[in-house]
Amino acid sequence: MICNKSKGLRGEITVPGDKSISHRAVMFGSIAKGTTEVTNFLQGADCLSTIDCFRKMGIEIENTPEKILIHGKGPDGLSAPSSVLDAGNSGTTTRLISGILAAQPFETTLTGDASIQKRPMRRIMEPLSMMGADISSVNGNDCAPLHIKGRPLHGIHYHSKVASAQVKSAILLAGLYADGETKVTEPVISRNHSEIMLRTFGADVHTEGNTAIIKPQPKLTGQVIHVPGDISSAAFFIAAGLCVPNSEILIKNVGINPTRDGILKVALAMGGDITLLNENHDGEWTADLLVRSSSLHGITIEGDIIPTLIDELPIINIMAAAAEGTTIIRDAAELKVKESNRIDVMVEALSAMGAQITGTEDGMIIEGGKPLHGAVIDSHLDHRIAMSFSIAALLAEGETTIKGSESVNISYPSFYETLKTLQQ
Ligand code: SPQ
Repeated sequence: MICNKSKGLRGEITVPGDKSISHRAVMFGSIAKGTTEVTNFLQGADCLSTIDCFRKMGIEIENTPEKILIHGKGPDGLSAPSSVLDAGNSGTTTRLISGILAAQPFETTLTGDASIQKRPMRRIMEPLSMMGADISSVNGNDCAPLHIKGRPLHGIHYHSKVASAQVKSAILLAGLYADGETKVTEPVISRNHSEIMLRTFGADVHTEGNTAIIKPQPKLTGQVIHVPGDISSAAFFIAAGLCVPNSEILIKNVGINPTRDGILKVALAMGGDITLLNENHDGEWTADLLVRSSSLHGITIEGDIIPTLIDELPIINIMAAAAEGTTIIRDAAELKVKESNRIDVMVEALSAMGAQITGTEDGMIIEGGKPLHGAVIDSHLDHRIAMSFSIAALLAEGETTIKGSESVNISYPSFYETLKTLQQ
């Protein structure tokens, strides 16, 4: 994809449904009894991988443009797949589904693409094994493919070293099948979509501080779920609206769950002009976001806010490059184990465009305000990198080529069409 400098972005857009919530709707709908209806489902490659896995385990899932219908058969209604389960590029699919597979009365092999086969799985293998699961890495490197033999599980209290919703959710899902209560304590609270949605389906789950607690053997019943717009996808247009001069963008119906809204807090702290309209606090919180061109300044981003914006750090790097002054990002070592090593890739690609950025062990330091110029950017097939540099290109003199831009299909298939509608 070739992208050029923008004269301004103006208009009203919606962003696709939230990826984390879409995955969970399919998973929880598949193990609930009865039909679950999901609207505004994200038709991205990652969520389609989740659908494919559950179809292979005998769940009928109708996918129409208006809605998804999942005909769940209850927690014990899955059947042994006749082939390997393929999670594609999706860490969420791989880790969450492992928690369910750990308790099934059959064996499965779960794999994914080249990126998934490099991402760490010890973080779920360890707690699930403590619960009694038989889960191993086929190549002995603590990565997928994973071989999982379902076993009777018992409840544990797990103290996670990382703030990870995927680790927490895998344990909570296994906890549905355990013989007693299961608890997960995190160093900092991670996104809580599983807790919110499992409760909607009928599970007995609650939180005490940074600890999520689930009781086993609930009666899960099919639900109607409307997925809010994905704040991680909105983040690209928040950054574009703030950084491209002469811009005003209204982004409708965006999820603003407080465990995901760090991008808004950071943008405001950097001096961004963002107004929240039509806020709705029923279930998953939503709002419309009105974003206007702003003069940004650098800040320090560290500590408890990091899990609430972990996926937005690549685009926050672009905002930092456009801002005056220094931005320091700390406590974000998790960036190294995403679809790509997002510290190394950001340093490589932003430097290629003329920005001053230094990678550190757990983040980066960006001296903002240097003029950006077009470059050839390798996205490393990481969707968030491809979209971040498509936005950086709007600020740069000359042409920018994004290699591997097709990776936007993972989370935002219509990204380039939406961007085009805003161009002046
Ligand atoms: O699903 P995947 O590939 O792990 O996706 C990413 C992303 O950028 O889209 C991470 F690379 O989002 C994760 C997120 O980083 C989605 C997620 C979830 O839905 O539970 C939780 C976060 O990961 P983690 O490892 O912190 O639990």
